[in-house]
Amino acid sequence: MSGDIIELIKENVIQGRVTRDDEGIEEGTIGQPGVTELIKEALASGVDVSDIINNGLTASMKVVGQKFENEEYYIPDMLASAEAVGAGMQLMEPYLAQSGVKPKGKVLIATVKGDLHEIGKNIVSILLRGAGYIVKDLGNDVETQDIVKAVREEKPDFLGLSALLTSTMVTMEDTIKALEENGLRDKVKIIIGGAPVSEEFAREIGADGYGADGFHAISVFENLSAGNSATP
Ligand code: B12
Repeated sequence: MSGDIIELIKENVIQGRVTRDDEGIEEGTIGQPGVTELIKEALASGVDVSDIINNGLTASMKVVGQKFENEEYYIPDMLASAEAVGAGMQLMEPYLAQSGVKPKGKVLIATVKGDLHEIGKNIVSILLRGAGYIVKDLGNDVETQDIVKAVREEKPDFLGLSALLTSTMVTMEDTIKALEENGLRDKVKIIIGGAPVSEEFAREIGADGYGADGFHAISVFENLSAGNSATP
């Protein structure tokens, strides 16, 4: 029974179906239970929370990631799946403390000062939440000093910085310098992303890593959490 429902959760995440009213990638699924109904059923029948997270949600996002890499899925498909995972995680939040499943880490994320682009940052946030991180999104066009303040107060494990303009890339370096000046640089791992930035640029400005997209960011975070370099 537990295996069947986990398989159904997995299938429905891949189909991007949050509730029974959603149509999946394949037609004809409307009316069948979606991820939220299935998770409620699983929790009511005592299925292990870590089983739902690891074998239902996380495993299915790996499949979605592969489909995205193979260009079988596009951004809207990936977002639908990530939203299904996010909705499922929200339902399980009250059970997480009891189950001993710990969040993988806390992430603060922001688009730097002067830059209004937020779509990519939002996708990365959804995917990170789906992968089991607590994410606090500071928004876009965020003042450097507000980022410094948030790092001081929130004590995150990771800081994600996004920039889409060549003119705002430099602000990432300013942010790292401001964290240094405030004695906070070694308290947080910094990962940068956005179309104009690169691995090389990350190294140049003293960031810990670079994420090309949300899935890549997850593997970079996992490598850094394990004490490895961002790209082993
Ligand atoms: C949508 C858009 C806008 C929207 C933004 C709306 C919003 N709410 O975000 C609006 C209309 C506001 C806008 C404004 C401007 N834009 Co604009 N915009 C775009 C556009 C078309 C798409 C960007 C996007 O959302 N891509 C989709 C997302 C999913 O991709 P992404 O952002 O790259 O994110 C992925 C990765 O980069 C990575 N990632 C991103 N952030 C992070 C963070 C971390 C921590 C990690 C790990 C990974 C990561 O993961 C994401 C998911 O895969 C691009 C062109 C393009 N094709 O990219 C131009 C573009 C970025 N804009 C551009 C410009 C010039 C402007 C304006 C200056 C235009 C103007 N003259 O007013 C203004 C600047 C406003 C400002 N101060 O920021 C240029 C930048 C050129 C440059 N080299 O600097 C581009 C490239 C268009 C072009 N070809 O000229 N823009």
